[in-house]
Amino acid sequence: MKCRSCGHPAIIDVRRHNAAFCGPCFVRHCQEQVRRAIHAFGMIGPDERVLVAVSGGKDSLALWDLLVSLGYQADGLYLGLGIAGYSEPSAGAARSYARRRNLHLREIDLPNDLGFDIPTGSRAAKRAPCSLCGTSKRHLFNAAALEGGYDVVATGHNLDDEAAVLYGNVLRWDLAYLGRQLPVLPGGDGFARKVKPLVRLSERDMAAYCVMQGIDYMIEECPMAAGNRHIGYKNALNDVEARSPGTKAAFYFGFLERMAPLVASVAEEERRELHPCPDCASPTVSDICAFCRLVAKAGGHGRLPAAQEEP
Ligand code: Q46
Ligand code: ZN
Repeated sequence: MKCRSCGHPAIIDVRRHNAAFCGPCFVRHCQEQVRRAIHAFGMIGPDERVLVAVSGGKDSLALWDLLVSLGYQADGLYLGLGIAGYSEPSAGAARSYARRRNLHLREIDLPNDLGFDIPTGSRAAKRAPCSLCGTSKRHLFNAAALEGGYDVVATGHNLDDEAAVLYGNVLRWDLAYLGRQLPVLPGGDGFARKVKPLVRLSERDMAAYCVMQGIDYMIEECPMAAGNRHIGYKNALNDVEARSPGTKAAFYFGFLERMAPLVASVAEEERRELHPCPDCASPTVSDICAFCRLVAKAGGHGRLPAAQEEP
């Protein structure tokens, strides 16, 4: 197997592109895929400040590394979820990456800073852990970005994640979610822009990228993910992809091109109904936003701690 770009021996094949690469050319291939996603969808302007949602896993650390290597000003934000056996080593991976690359990582710890953690908070609120976690992440990344003067929040969702979420939304024909399932959600009216620069890369690509770049990431998945519907959708799509490589990309990019414009009006309508939450000022369609309601039930509060000084 020879590298498609330079002809040297290849060490990884990328079946979706029907190609194989040596180490350095694979790293360039990943950079090129991110550059193309950013430009095609207008994700990040050249002088904009980016806040990367960092979990300590492969996708978010690879994303941070790729954005910095492409010349973007990107800081990280790590959220401590208070999940025993998972949160500490994940924080360690995020901190050691930031330290070694001399990058700025802000940390918000749910138990210490907001008075709740995901496992006990979700039991108290009678909600699935991932529902409390997802609502908290969306709210806190947005609030921290606005407070810190960032233009964009970047998350490490890759092609496998996006295709699996799309599959779930299609199975339920959830038009409101479908209307919002875009690689870029615009900013304004209390929102920072949200972008997903890894949509052209797979989970396997990101693991390989981390190994090639010497990035030590948290390998174990969050224990709360077990039994999650999302994993079932991923496995189903992996079976199809193994039989016909390129199906996931065709499914996801076909949706963006042909279907997303048809359901965009549902999301736009919802956006018109937004008003600031009386408790935290975040945009919401309800009386009080989902985050404030959930946090109250989980026994915590929603005020962000003061940001640390730049190191
Ligand atoms: S971290 Fe949070 Fe995930 Fe853990 S509790 Fe669920 S949503 S599985 S990406
Ligand atoms: Zn609120």
